[in-house]
Amino acid sequence: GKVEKKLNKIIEEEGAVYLVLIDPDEKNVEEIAEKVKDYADAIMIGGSIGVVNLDETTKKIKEITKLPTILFPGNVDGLTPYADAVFFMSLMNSTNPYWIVNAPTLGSLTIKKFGLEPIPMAYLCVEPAKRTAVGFVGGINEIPQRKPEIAAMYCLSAKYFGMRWAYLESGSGAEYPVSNEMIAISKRLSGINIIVGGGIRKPEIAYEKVLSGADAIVTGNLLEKNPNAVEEMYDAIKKAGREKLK
Ligand code: 1GP
Repeated sequence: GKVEKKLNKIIEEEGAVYLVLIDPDEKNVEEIAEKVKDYADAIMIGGSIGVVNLDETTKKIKEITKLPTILFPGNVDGLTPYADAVFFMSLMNSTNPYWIVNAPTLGSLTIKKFGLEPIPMAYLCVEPAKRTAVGFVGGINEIPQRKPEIAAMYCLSAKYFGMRWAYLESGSGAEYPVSNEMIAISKRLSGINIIVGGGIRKPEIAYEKVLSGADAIVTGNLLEKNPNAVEEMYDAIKKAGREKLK
């Protein structure tokens, strides 16, 4: 697991990683990749809807940067041999077994054939994800923000299943991100790597999330609208990471 090892090393040395999510059908790929290549620790490629240009987008990103590329598949068609790794994920709080275990099972053979590094991850959709694309597609039993212990129990369950990462997702473009309390208790109870994403638009918010216990911060929308925002975001995540390590 080269990519996972690399991320773990950065988390150990710098306190947190910054993952930039690029939509496979994003028109601005070159500009975003060019801007983020000196800041992001890895690039995630994926989304809940639309993967028409996945091969082309991944190839373009690889031409511009040597950063690891990790697929974030919204379904079995979210796989390409041009990436380095894939979050092998179960949407644990879906009401539909397809997203919990069938989609990953159907994708597993393709992952092996493509030689992608699988990184086992629990994907957990937290309020207000229901109002975003992933909530609509994934048929989620949304975790309420006011019940952080439910998210934490899922993270512990993920750990016992052997997963090394859990993603607390409030949905792309969410009005508000996952609470600090939910992140803290999830990290404390499970000890696995906690990824936080959805609705993170300000550096000071990312800073708080890392200090609360997030090991990885994901931003998507933010850089699609303004690729220059990457630098401030990176600085805040790394500053919080250093403070957390003290
Ligand atoms: C979506 O959490 C990610 O899966 C990113 O969300 O687009 O709101 O940054 P944003």
